[in-house]
Amino acid sequence: MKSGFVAILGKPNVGKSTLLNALVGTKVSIVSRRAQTTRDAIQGVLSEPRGQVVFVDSPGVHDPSKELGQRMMREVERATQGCHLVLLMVDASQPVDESDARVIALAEKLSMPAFLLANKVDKVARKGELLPFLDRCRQLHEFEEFIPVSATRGANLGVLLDSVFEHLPESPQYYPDGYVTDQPERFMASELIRERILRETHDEIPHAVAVLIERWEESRKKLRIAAVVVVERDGQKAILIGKKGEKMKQLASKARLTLETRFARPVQLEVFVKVRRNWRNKRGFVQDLDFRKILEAG
Ligand SMILES: Nc1nc2c(ncn2[C@@H]2O[C@H](COP(=O)(O)OP(=O)(O)OP(=O)(O)O)[C@@H](O)[C@H]2O)c(=O)[nH]1
Ligand SMILES: [Mg+2]
Repeated sequence: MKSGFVAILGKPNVGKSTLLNALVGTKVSIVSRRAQTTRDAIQGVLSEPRGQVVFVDSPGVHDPSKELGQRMMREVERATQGCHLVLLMVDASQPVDESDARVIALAEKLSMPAFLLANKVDKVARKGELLPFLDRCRQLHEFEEFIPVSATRGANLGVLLDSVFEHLPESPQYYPDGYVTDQPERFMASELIRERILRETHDEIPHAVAVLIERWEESRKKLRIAAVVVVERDGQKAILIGKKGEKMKQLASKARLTLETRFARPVQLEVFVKVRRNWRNKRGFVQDLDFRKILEAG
């Protein structure tokens, strides 16, 4: 049996989280059209008779200007710690740029095998462009493998998985069967609420939103959740709440449906919006967002 840890790295928005979800077969990490959706290193576990792969999603590599961004970059580092293999993802529908080169340079320092994944090939109309594209990536680093994929369509993921298993060491599985992610349920819930907000707001709001679970009461029949959405400015709060609270009502109702599906029981969801000025630059607040703190607190 083969088992190991595989980090997924890349600049923002290339499709890392979409790939993680597709490989694991469950929604483990939230996805949106916005860059910098993922803020934490998140594990997604695939268990098969031939072995177990612990994929680790990571925030998009960028130049951080705030405390939140700096923590996200520390999460990128965390994602690669103890890994056996790195999947370096680029967007094949766009030219390789400086930001991609930066991620590749980062992977080079890790001194572990790396695959180049050229994602979003479904958006590449002329397939003849793919080879020169991969060649340009090869000039930046001699990857172990070059694999074109489409995370949304699931294209070539079988080939990718076979190669991943080839590169993993002989080892028993790290986690029991059925274990899918290291995130606690209440963090997953806050992420699903955040995903809903990312999908339905624009401009600065997606980046300025944090979601905290204030109350979590579980019974067999029902889940009662109270969540606080934290934004940075009164104007953002006003937009989120909307006229007569209509916007928030809509958001909360959609989020509740997602949570009901996820946790397979009726959910009662209350959402409050609070302003905390400049929270992205407040170290203590940003550190408290770490889901591992929820685990430590029990
Ligand atoms: N056409 C196409 N779109 C894709 C593919 N994979 C991901 N996307 C889209 O790309 C956008 C970003 O996807 P994510 O999975 O959130 O990207 P990410 O790399 O995790 O982004 P960050 O967490 O912000 O770093 C979403 O709108 C996805 O639906 C793909 O194979 N083809
Ligand atoms: Mg992501």
